[in-house]
Amino acid sequence: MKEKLTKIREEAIKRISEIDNLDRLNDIRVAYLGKKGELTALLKSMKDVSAEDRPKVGQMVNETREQIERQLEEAKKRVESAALNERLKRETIDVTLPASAPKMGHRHPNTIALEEVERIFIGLGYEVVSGPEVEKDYYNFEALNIPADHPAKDEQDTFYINGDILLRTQTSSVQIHEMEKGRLPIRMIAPGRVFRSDEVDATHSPCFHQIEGLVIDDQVTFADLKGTLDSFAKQLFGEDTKVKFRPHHFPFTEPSAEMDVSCFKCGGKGCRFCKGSGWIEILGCGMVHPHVLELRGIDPEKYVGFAFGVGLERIALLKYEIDDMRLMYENDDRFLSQF
Ligand code: 2NM
Repeated sequence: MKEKLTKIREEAIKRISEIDNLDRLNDIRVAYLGKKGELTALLKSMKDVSAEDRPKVGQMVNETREQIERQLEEAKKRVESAALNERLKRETIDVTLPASAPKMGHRHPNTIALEEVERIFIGLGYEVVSGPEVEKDYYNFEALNIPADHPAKDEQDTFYINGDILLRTQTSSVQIHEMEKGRLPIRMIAPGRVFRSDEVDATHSPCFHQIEGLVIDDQVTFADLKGTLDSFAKQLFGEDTKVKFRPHHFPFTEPSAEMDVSCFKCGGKGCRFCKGSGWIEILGCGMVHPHVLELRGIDPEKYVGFAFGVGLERIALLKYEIDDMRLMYENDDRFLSQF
C-alpha cells in the first residue's frame, strides 16, 4: 500500500511538472483525484487494510491527496503566468514606430463647385445671402407670381408642413426677403438646399442645391443679364465657352430664357457628352416680372431686375463628369476621395 502510494505520488508530481496548458492540468486532476481516479480507487480499497493499519494508511492517502492538490495549484499558477507573459510579449507596442497617418477629410464635390460659383459672383460684386429652408407659401410661391393652380404647388411636387408652411422648392424666397429689407440696389446670390417631392434616380433627388441670383438697379437691361451670365460661364467652364439663350417661360420673370453653354468636352462639335448637339443646358433666367417688384413695394417704373437660377449638383456633375447624382449623397469614400 505504502509503495503504491509513493509510486502514485511521484508519478503524479512528475506529470504535473511537465504540464504546459490548463486542459492538460484538468486531465491529470481527473486521472488521480476524480471519481475513477487512481487515488480514489486506492481509498476504496481501504476495506482490505487491516483495522490497525487503517488510520495510518488513511492519513497517508490524505497527505498524498493534499500534495497532489498543492502541486496542481502551483502548476496552474505557473501555466497562467506563462500564458500572460507570452501575451504581453506578443502584444508589445513599439512606440518608436512612426504612427499611421490619419485620413484627411476634404471638401465635397458639391462644396467645391459651390465655392467656385461663389468666388465668381463675389468677383462680380455680388453678396452671398442665405435664408430659411422652411418657408411660408407666400415667400415660395405667391410673392413670386406663381398662381395657386400652378403645377409646382401640387402636393405631388412640394413637401408641405401644413397648408401654409412648406420646404422651399427654390431659393428665390431668399430674394423676396432681401427685397423686403428695402435696400437698393441689390446684387446677390442665394445658394442653398431646396426640396421637391421627386423619386431618387441618376438625375433627381428630393433634396438638392440651387444658386439663384438677383440684381435690381435703376439701369439694368437684358444685355447686363447676358453679359453677366456669359462671364460666369467663361469663368466656370473656360474662356472659349460660348453661351446661347433660348426663350422660355417662368412666372416670375418676363421675358425669360434658358441658357446653354457650348460643350466644354468637344467645343461644340457634338459628342456623347452633349448628346451630339454641341450645347449643354445650364440655367434659367430672365428680367424680374414687374409684378414681383411691385408686390415688394419696389416701383417697376424706377427699378429693373434680372434673375437666374442654377442647380448646383448639375454643375458639379458636369464639371467633374459624374454620371449619377446618387453618388453625391452616399458618402462613399471611394467616390469622395477622387476630388
Ligand atoms: C430661375 C429662373 C429665372 C429667379 C427669380 C427671382 C426673383 F426673386 F427675383 F423673382 N429669383 N430667382 C429666377 C429667375 C430663378 O431659376 C431657374
